[in-house]
Amino acid sequence: MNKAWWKEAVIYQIYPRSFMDSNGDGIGDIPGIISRLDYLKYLGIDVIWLSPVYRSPNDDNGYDISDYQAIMDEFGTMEDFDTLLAKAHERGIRIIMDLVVNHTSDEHKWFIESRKSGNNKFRDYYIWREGRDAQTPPNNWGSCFGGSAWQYDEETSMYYLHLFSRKQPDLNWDNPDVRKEIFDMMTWWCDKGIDGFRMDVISMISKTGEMPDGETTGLYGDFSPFCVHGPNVHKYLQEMNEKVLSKYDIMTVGETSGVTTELAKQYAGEDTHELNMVFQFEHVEGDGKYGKWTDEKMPLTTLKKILSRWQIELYDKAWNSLFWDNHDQPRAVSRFGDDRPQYQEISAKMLATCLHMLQGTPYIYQGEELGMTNYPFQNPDEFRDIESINAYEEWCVNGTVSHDVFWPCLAFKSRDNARTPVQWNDSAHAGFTTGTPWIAVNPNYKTINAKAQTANPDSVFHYYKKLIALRKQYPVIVYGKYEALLEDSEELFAYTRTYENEKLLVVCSFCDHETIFTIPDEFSEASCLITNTGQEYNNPTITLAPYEAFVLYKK
Ligand code: TEU
Ligand code: CA
Repeated sequence: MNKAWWKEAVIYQIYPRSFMDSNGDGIGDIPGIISRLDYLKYLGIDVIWLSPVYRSPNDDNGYDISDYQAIMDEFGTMEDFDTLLAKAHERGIRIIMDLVVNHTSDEHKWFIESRKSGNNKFRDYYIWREGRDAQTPPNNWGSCFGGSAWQYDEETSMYYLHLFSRKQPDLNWDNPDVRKEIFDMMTWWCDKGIDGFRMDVISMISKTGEMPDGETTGLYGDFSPFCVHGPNVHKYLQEMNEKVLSKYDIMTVGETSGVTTELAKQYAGEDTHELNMVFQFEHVEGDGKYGKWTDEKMPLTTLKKILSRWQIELYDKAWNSLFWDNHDQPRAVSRFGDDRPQYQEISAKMLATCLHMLQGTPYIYQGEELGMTNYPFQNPDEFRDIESINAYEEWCVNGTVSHDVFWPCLAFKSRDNARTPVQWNDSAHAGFTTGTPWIAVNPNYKTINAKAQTANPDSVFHYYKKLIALRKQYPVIVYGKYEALLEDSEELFAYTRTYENEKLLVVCSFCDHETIFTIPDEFSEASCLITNTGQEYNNPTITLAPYEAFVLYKK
């Protein structure tokens, strides 16, 4: 199996708005990130995935870009960015940027020009279509953020496509001028010395020519058969690879919602010359009751089946990314673990063990290393995320689902659970800002914060630090072949990893009661690499505490 630095790395995602505020305006910023680089170095991470810092009106918190080669005013200046990059590199930390090129902001100069007339140079940078009439869009597609995926524009009496908010018009990737603009911009960033890209909804950049109605799910039609994994997506990624990516020692990870293992082998195959890896979403999607919204946890056997399939089917063909959390998902401890006070810490460590011992590159979302939990949302006014605000409108205010039924689902899965400020210490606003934070701080910051945990060797932080260090020490963790155990257990997630003459046994309890586990004979003389309880594993049959996790190693 080919070796590579990005296969051996641990990647830490920073959502700048909520990471650290340096100037008291209540909004995280680049100087704030710089002030926390030593914390990240101490944790031991190798790469930072920086969510968008480009100029943006923040309709979707930076995922609506109005200038790809300027820094958002609230986050600082290009000089601040250059300082961040240099200081990260000084510490041996790489930085990959969030590339959002399926769409721009409607305040991007390209779109401002495009909407002016039906025949200017920029018109075909976007996707314009005649409506069925002035009141009826070209088809029934719905946007990911509610409402129609088409916005009527008075200027030229036509509709433009926006798969996300109406302020995020989709780019027309079939236009070679668009591809050239994007590739030139990517080259500009690579020449500055960045270390790669996370590519936002990159599986959506190629749309079919025909744009018929989609199957109606809820109020609107489903656009995915016509806009996801489209006819030219691999051609455009191979062109991007040939014209930009292949010229630098960088890494790429594609956000490919809806991707299958078969498609992943094409997007991220060892020799397909597209991307290095992709994010798959099977373990974090498909659990919805009302669209994506739910208050139910995915059964463990379902979760294990999904993750096992990705481990087995990509082995030696493509490279897995591994995550529980990101800025779009609820907090892992609340979703996959147990955020009740007596289980929050031990289940956070269990989840970390389960993920970091799998085959692939692990991603840590800011605050996950502290075991940060979902926020106790009580009403829609507390939301800042366009997706959550619109969903409440669509399902409750204008829709037919009662508040009492829908609220628990919305509060449980809202992206704002991941966007409350990182909890640095137990001072006001958890040390995130000296001003008023743009979104409320989780009230549990008094007990869950970085200052307390960096000082406590038994903390979730130090557990992550140890897992990251183990990855550097044992090649079997990076390159070992995965084999599932106890596939029918609804309580335990157990598996082995084998590489040359090394073997791991990983056992994680996902339940809140004691369980019994029999250690396979071959591990009777094995050593314990890490455990979240400190028990010895010398007897063949052991009783596991709720959420207990351990890793045995033998040579
Ligand atoms: O997310 C793409 C995407 O599919 C999201 O709608 C995600 O699946 C959903 O929110 C999960 O509940 C990317 C970015 O990660 C997201 O923050 C942006 O809002 C979106 O693209 C548009 O750029
Ligand atoms: Ca600030």
